[in-house]
Amino acid sequence: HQVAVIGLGYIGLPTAALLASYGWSVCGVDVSQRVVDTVNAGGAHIEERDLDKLVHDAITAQTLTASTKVPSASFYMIAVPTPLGADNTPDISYVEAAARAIAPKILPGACVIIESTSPVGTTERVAAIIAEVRPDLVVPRDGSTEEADIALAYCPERVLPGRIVKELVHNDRVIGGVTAACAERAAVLYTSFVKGDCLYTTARVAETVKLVENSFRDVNIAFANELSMIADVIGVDVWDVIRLANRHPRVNILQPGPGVGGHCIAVDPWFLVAGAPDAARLVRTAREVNDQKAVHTETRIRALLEAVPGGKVALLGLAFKPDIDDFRESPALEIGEALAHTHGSRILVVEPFTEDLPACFTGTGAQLVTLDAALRTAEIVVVLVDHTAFKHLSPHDLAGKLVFDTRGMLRR
Ligand code: SAJ
Repeated sequence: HQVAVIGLGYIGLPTAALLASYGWSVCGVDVSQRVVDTVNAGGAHIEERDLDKLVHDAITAQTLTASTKVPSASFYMIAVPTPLGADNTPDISYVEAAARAIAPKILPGACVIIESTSPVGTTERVAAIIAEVRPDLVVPRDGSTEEADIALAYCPERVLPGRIVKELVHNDRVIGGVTAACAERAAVLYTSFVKGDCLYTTARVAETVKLVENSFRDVNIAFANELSMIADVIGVDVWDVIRLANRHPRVNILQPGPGVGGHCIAVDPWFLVAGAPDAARLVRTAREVNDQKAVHTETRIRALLEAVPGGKVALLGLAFKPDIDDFRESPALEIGEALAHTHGSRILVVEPFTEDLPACFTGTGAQLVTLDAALRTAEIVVVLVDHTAFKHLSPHDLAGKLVFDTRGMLRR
């Protein structure tokens, strides 16, 4: 194969299918037999706009196959998870395992690219693993001028869930080579399908850039979330405050919500903190503010439940953001689960992006219902996610109910 993509998740599968659609011969590798079987049958195991067709077409054209084994390839792309471990420290064990799986197969001239969001220094760690397994190869090292047998680069993914297939092609890409020659080699792959600019730098800078992008967003959302909690204390409408402040030419405040979710923004800032714990004060505090916002939201819903003894509450949405089926690190899900465990029979969940309540609700008595059914029986309505399916709600639909809109959706 020309390209082996290790990890067929939210990034790996769309990238593998896209590369295949641009004519590359691609093998997608995953540890899960179920994922491999689904892909080989021409399907996608995740929901993402335009992905099903992309995978189906690539499998039909035989430019994409999937396997649980790493093949020999010209390019290896690592797109495995890098979760948060104990004490908010990064866990790069899947990247290390991918490097160990690639090392015995790699031939001189091949290029290894890491796309997984990673703590700074991970590319150097991958170089060390390959060098250890393959003493016969000259592996590129930071600052070394020796001509290497393989290339190694860090090229962070930066696509937005829900728009992955489009953003893979149109976003600018940062290509961080361990050496300049490595960046040049990695660019052969990216320039074949990226319509945005390809920007060259070192692997270490590229690793930092990715963490900084998501920390920037987290800090800005934390500002909006903190404003919403300040507004509750001083008794003003936060949505009015933000709308009007944003009419200043140099102010652009983001939207408060029930907290920050997803596997990126709620995680990556901790990788930056782990690299410089004493210096990263604002980044750490932003994380804490956003986590606190979920606790604050839950407390406010509990107060509403007390205000209407025995009344039912409709929780609108469980996903981590609108119009996706992704519940990872979702504050809406965490809040719903916590409430279900204490007030199960009073909880009605409306989530058009699932057919069953997630397992964490089992045995609580909480029910998954349609929006219409929820509006018929609930005395309290809480908007946790601004799904398009909820946007037509009118004052008439909500008449006589206590309403808590954590997203400002009904204002918009
Ligand atoms: N959110 C708010 N208020 C806002 C904006 C977002 O509360 O004004 C919340 C969302 O509801 C959600 C969370 O923040 O819970 C994160 O959503 P998001 O849309 O900001 O970001 P993600 O996690 O879907 O994708 C991010 C993107 N990064 C940036 O925008 C800097 C994406 O480009 C990255 O590729 C992705 O992380 C990733 O994979 O790292």
